[in-house]
Amino acid sequence: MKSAILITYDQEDSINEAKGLCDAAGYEIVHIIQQDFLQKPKYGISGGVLERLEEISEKLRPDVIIFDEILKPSQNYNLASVLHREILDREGLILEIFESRASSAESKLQVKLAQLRYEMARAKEKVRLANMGEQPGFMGIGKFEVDVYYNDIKHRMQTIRSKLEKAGKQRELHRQGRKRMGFKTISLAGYTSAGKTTLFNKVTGESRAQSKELFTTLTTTTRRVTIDQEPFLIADTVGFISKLPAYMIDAFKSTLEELTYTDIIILVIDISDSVFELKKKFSSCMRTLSELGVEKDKIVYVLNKDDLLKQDEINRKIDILNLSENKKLISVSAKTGRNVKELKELIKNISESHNSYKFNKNSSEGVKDTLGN
Ligand SMILES: Nc1nc2c(ncn2[C@@H]2O[C@H](COP(=O)(O)OP(=O)(O)O)[C@@H](O)[C@H]2O)c(=O)[nH]1
Ligand SMILES: [Mg+2]
Repeated sequence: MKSAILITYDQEDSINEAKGLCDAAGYEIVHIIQQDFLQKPKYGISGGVLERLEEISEKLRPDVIIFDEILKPSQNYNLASVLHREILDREGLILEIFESRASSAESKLQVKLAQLRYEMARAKEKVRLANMGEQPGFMGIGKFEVDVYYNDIKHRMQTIRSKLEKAGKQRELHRQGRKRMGFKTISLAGYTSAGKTTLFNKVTGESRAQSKELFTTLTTTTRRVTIDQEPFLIADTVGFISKLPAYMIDAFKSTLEELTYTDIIILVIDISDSVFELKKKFSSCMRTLSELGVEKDKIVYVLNKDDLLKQDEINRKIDILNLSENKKLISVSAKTGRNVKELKELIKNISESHNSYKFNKNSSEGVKDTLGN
């Protein structure tokens, strides 16, 4: 596993999310630097912090330094020349996660497109600097090379867009492949650091450390689980990410396309979030799921981290989310295991009710056919 020093904001939400992203991308964090502000012109951070970072980096020798903000190419270059390490900014990190998760041809193309779009923004800045004559030999390339590079990216994006048009037609095949496996499938969805991986491990009975060993999120994202003698396949998905840049949304959605074919979706909600965060994240999850064409009755709402709150506070939040009438709702603690057994029972019941619904639907269609004939 690769090691990283993480530079992030001095806020619990940001730290947790950044840790979750590093985890999902396969980095072990060896040190965290927290700052109120990460958009200083030259290095993103101040000179004093840079000095401290240089010292720590000398000592810990991480593979990369992860900067939880967008860096301009010039800032990235400045940091790299002082620290002699690979610098990965927030968008670069997110793209690495998408790349590792993209499974279908279509989603690989979507991710490639987002990566080129990221490159493009950087090429634009290089062109701008070269035109200004400020840094003619910036990062070792002159204006002419920059123009060639920029045009090459544009051309490659065009090629991918036309491939994507064709890839849409492959989708149906993908879906049929899933059906053939014959298993019911369950997918975990929810924001980064809501506790998807912890719950995944609890449900499948895995006791691996989440942040130490990345097998949980990277290599084995799908596992078999038997609930009351019925086998299911359960998948841990890439999490929703706050502040996702607009140009990455298609790539993000394509990594979630599993959800369209899945039988049951466990939407993991961090009930310990503030009411503001909770509402915002919940509505964004619901919007995306509906855009993906997910049927609402496939969703199980799992309010996680209930060990951190009192029952009346949980009830209040359930009301706020308008879920008090919902029967597919359960509050659990993935950490302590509270209600995980009950969650499994709920999944089993929902799966059975889907079976009988399908059965009834088929038989009534059967009747219609006979009547029609
Ligand atoms: N207190 C508490 N913490 C939890 C619970 N579930 C997960 N966590 C913590 O929340 C953080 C994010 O969990 P993780 O499973 O990696 O989230 P993911 O990004 O959704 O996969 C970790 O530090 C977990 O230990 C829970 O039920 N209670
Ligand atoms: Mg996870």
